[in-house]
Amino acid sequence: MKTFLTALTAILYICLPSQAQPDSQGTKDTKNKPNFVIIFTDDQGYGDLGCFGSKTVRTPHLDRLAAEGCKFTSFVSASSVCTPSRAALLTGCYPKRLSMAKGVLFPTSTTGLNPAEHTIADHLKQQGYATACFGKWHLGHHPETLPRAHGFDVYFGIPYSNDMNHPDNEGRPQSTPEVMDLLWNNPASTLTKWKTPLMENESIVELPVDQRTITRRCTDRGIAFIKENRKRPFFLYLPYSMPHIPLYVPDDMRDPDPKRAYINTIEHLDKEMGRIFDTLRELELADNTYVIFTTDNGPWLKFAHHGGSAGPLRDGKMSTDVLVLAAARTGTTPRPWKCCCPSNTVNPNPFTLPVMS
Ligand SMILES: [Ca+2]
Repeated sequence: MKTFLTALTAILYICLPSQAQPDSQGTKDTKNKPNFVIIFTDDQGYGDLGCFGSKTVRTPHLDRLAAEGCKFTSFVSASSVCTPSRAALLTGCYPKRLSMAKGVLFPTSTTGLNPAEHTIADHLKQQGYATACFGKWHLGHHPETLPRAHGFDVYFGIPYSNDMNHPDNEGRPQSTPEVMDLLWNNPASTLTKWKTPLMENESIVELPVDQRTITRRCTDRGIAFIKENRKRPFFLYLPYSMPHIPLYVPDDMRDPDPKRAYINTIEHLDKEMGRIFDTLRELELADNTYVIFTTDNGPWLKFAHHGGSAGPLRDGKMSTDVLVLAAARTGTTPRPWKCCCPSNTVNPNPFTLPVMS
């Protein structure tokens, strides 16, 4: 399994034609097109993977991805907070151009990503790809700004951060490490302390979402989507809501020590990544699938052991200094698209999403 990390938008915008080319039968030629899986975790630190130097977090599945691919060690996020970072990832534009540079959206927000903008999903859908978003969207929770207005065929996930309450954002627990300890000690607090919604396309289907299960359920959706679309090109976007506070894992994964809450959460995410990667291997899709693993804005350092580590880098979320991770490509067969990297390599060249596009 070879890996690359941040060259995703370069591949999408440079290597693929801008318009689908109908064949003689009028159908879009989708033969030999690669699949894309973008995994975008929330508030993870640069130093929170074994392959990026962590001595405390065990991430064997992501470490394998890095060992068989390429780490991009100078991949720079376009913003230090969620909404503008996600807008840049999906559009290749600087957040300011999108009018999305002023912080994050809240449940009371009336705006979102302009549906006239072109996302990766829009472009790939035009190419005949199946497209799906399972996870935290945070680019608007009104129908005209949700994923299906931006090129995704299906959506399942939470529309904004998991520490936000529907519909007025009132009544949330205090945001301190001490309160997060109390919540960790009480897993059922996900059902009593928060009012974060779970959405299926444009409808709320669970309120509050059981945050213990959301990572695993998004993975389940992702695996089902891969299986369903194994014979056609697909784009799967998995913007997990973890490890943004409050941290939750399934009861069967939970380490009762709140000091290990963040470690536990990342190790659960890694296990879920293993399920995705195993699915690609089992379906013999690994040679034709680019997997990009990265995160949105670096660790939320003020939450201590509920936040991550920037590793050798300075500062974290809400700092202009943050730097994000890398990506990976599954597969062992050389492909004509030249953006991919040989296995077990490090690409130190600086990238930003808008520059790549
Ligand atoms: Ca974030």
